[in-house]
Amino acid sequence: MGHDGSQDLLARLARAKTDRKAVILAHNYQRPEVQDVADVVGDSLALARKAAATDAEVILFCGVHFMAETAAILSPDKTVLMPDSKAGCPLADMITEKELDQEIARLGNPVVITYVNSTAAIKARSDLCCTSSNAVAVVNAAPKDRPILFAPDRNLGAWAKRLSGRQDMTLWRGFCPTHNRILVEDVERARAAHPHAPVVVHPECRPEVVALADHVASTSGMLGWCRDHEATTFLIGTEIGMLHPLAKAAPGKTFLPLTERADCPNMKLTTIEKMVWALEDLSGRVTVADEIRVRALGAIERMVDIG
Ligand code: CIZ
Repeated sequence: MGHDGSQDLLARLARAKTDRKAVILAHNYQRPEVQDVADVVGDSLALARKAAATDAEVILFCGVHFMAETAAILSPDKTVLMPDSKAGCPLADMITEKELDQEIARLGNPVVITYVNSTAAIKARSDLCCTSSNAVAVVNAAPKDRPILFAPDRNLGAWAKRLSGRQDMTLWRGFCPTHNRILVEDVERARAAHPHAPVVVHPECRPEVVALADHVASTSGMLGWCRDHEATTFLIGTEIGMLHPLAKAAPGKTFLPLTERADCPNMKLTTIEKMVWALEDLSGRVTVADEIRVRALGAIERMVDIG
């Protein structure tokens, strides 16, 4: 039995989970063995909603920091733990509060729409939050009499701009380094090898990659689309952890990565061993100061009202 999934560690995890009255939430991009021991696997919003609805006392959040923060924003009375609090998100860190304030001042009075991949402090300065599954709907619902500032992901922003037709949209310059490693030549090479397989990519990919795809979707959107589609082989352009939930959602179908380089080092920091330590020691707690939490919650709730 491998180090990370040994019977001893799994038994300790089960015991600590019961002792702590904990629920384990894991993002779609986590290691397969981490997903397999989670109570719920999903995208950041589905996991945050689960965090808000659970009666567990402790939430062990297996993902990256902004996701655990979002869970803490929605469930301030619960103890939210991360197995490795160094698991950050470079995209979320590509805009600071000062930079956002300067850009807001430069543009006048924009509607600030912030991707969920952002820090709580940035969400607190935003009118609306969005995820990759509702970015277009949120842009469409934004007031028309003010320009939009979309942060921090320029690729998701470009996609939402194109699909919504909103021209008065300024895109912050951030990007996900993992999705940016997926290149046009990866799509061309994979398509040449599997000409009948649909190319399905995440909107965090570069616009020139998105333009070549047969379908563009969030992780939850990919699961439904691939499960229902008649094809049996799919070429996937997102973080490679996603291949595991796809294979589980559609047994018998084949999911191939456009490139193995789309491997997020932060997502892979979570291991079974660190999950055990966090629950046994109650370490890696994530909290959000109340004045930030209340304002960030407003941006998230206005998004949820839109859909
Ligand atoms: O919102 C999420 O969980 C992310 C980062 C991507 C997605 O499409 O689900």
